[in-house]
This record gives sequence, structure tokens and C-alpha cells, in this order.
Amino acid sequence: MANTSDSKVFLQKRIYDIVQFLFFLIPLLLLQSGCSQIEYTTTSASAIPAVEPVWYDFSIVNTYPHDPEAFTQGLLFRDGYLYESTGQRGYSTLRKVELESGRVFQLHKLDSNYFGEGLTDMDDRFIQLTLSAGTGFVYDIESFSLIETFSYEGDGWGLANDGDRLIISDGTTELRFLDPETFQETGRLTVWENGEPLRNLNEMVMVDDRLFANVLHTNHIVIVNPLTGVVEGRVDLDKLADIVRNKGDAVNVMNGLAYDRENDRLFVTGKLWPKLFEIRIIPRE
Ligand SMILES: [Ca+2]
Repeated sequence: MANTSDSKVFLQKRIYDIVQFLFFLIPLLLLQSGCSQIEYTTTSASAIPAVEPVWYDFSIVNTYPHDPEAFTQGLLFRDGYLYESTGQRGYSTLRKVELESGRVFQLHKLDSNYFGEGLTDMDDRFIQLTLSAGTGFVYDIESFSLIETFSYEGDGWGLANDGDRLIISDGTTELRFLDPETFQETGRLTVWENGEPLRNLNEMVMVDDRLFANVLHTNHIVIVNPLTGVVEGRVDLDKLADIVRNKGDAVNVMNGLAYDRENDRLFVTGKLWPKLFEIRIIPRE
């Protein structure tokens, strides 16, 4: 009896020790894996359904003037104004633009070493990428004064955010996610269309829970599910680019997407386009 009781107590103590040890070990392992590993979002090709994107056409809701010397690389809408990042070395800027007139209210010139690229806003900061320097700039929303710079690998093309993460496109088939405070990479996501990886996503904007991106060398916007990387829609803006080209100006490709969440307005323009359009997208019949 006494022996049985002793071994019971011994067994209980062993179990207690093991449980205590696990309580200590498990958080340690979780902490270690969190510190040492980037949680990459990867999806194997076989798991990607060959989803056919829904095709969209568009209607023009409004047409506004746009600086024909602005080589638009990033565009966003905030508190009634457009903010724009322009490219080309020696001409790169961050600017505040009045929608109705196209008038530039405020302008910050980048050093001529830099080629301005994607632009996004988080809290009271603007974040701007550069093409191949691996340098990003963080500015105060009001004054455009430089708060800090950061480094990232590879090219910088488009930039957007989903409220928690910065999303970078760089011409490859992968989007990169960065922590908006530390600018450390936290993940990557391959973009798929019809079951094939899609490259050349350029300027981007989040519209509700979908990522809109225009595809370089086309006048198309793809609508990407940012959780899976699958292209669920494709907007054909060839006719919009024709309207701009027919004016005879030396325009470049469509680039620049901005969204006014409050009033559900989508704005598009292009590199050196003299016009900026508010468009509505319509599923193709
Ligand atoms: Ca944008």
C-alpha cells in the first residue's frame, strides 16, 4: 500500500516535472523560430488553381489635367489631394497635387542619383522607393521633410500597403512584404495568372482587400488576391491609352493608380500623360 502510494507520488512528480519543462521549452522554441525565420508565404505550383481572371472594361467618370512632364511612378490619394512620385534621374520628385487643377502645391526634389518609384502612406509618413539604388525614403506627410532612409534588396518598382505590411513589386513574379517600422522583409508571394507566374507588376494600390497593379508594357490592371497571389481580374485600359495617345503627345505607358476609399473613386494616369482619369470598372459582357 505504502509502496503503491509512494510510486504514485513519484509518478505524479515526474509528470509535474515534465509539464513544467514543456512550459519552459515550448515558448522558447516559438521565440527562436520567430526570431530566426522569415515566414515566407509560398504556394507550390501544383496547389495553384488555374483560375481564369474576370475581364473588365471601364467607363470614364471624370477627366483632370496632369503635369505632362511628370514621369509618374507612384500615385496615391489622401485627404482630398493626390500625392505623386515621379521618376527619371534628375527629375525625380515627391509632390502634392490638386486633383481638379493638376496644380502642384508642394514639391520635394530627389538627389539626381535617384530614380523615384513607388509611393505609399502609412500613418503620418510617406514611403518612397527608388529604382535600383536599394534605398527607400520616409517623409513627414505635412512638411515632406526626410525622417529616415532604409535599405532593401533588389529593384523597387511599385509600393502599396495593406495596413500592416508594405508590399513591393520589383518586376519579378514575386511580391515582397516588409515590416513598415523596421523595413525587414517578412515574406514573399508569387503572383499567378491562369496557373502561370506573372511578372512585371508595377504601380499598385489596395482597393478594399484586393491589390490592383498595372502591368508594365500593357495598359492593363490586374486584380490580385494578396493572400493567395492569384490574379482574379484583369482590367483592359487600351482604349484609355488610345485617348491619351491620339492627342499626339509624347506619352509613355499607363502607370499610376490611386484610390479614394471614402468616395470609392479609382484614379489612373501614366508616365508623361497630360490627363488623369477617374474610372469605373465594369465586368466585360
Ligand atoms: Ca499607387
